[in-house]
Amino acid sequence: MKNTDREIISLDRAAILADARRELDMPSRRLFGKRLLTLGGLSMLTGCTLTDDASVNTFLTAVSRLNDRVQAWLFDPRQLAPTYTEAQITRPFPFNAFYSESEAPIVDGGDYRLELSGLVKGQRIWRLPELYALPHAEQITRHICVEGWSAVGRWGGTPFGHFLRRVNADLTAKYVGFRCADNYYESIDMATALHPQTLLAFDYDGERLPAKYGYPMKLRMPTKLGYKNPKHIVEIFVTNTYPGGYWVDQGYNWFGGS
Ligand SMILES: Nc1nc2c(c(=O)[nH]1)N[C@H]1C(S)=C(S)[C@@H](COP(=O)(O)O)O[C@H]1N2
Ligand SMILES: [Mo]
Repeated sequence: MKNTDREIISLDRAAILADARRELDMPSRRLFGKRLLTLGGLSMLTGCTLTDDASVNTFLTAVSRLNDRVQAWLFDPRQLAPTYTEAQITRPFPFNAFYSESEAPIVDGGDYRLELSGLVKGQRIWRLPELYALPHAEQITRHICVEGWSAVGRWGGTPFGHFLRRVNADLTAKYVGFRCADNYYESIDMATALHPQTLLAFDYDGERLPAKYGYPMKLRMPTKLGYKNPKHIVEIFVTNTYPGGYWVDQGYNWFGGS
């Protein structure tokens, strides 16, 4: 264990909670500040699990002053996000983007090519039928948006860690970045990219992803807040240079999850 880790662990639980409570009392919830506490972190510290709308709402109103370094410590790559039953799926599942639903990009699946770039030694251009032939996994998980809503959905696709190994990506690199058909962009840390619940999702609720939910593919991470989950991905790159993200570059927290 590094010295910095020891310092962080010695942080007083009570002080952290007092801090979160102080934030709760503030007139504006400052959810978009740089110091949003992680989902896993807050549930761990408060003992409340983020399994229903009430607890998620409590989380969304509790913002701490912890920095990214603390968040990185709170992130345990082995910790799994809760999963749900089919009966718990939110119908209809909400749409969200930086534009309205009718403006979602229409991507032509026949012409589509997923481009891999950066620290990747294997296949760099992928057509949809090749992607659909990859090993399939399903998840029913909760999507949490910082705007104050959450919903349970069912996504299908290929485990992203499997895909990164398949394309011979440098798994020691720091970041995986995403470029989207609507010019949205995001990036995540490699530990999250390799998390067993991180899915390169092609399907929603047993059907191909409709345009509004990110056709032809989105990255689905139940350990991250909604804005970290890019839809309409057209390029994936592996890099050691911090790529930022659409909302992060406007002040949202980069770690954005648990
Ligand atoms: N390409 C793209 N991906 C995006 C966004 C976007 O505007 N463009 N919005 C993000 C936000 S803030 C949320 S909450 C989710 C919404 O996903 P949904 O429409 O499947 O609910 O997509 C995320 N990924
Ligand atoms: Mo969001």
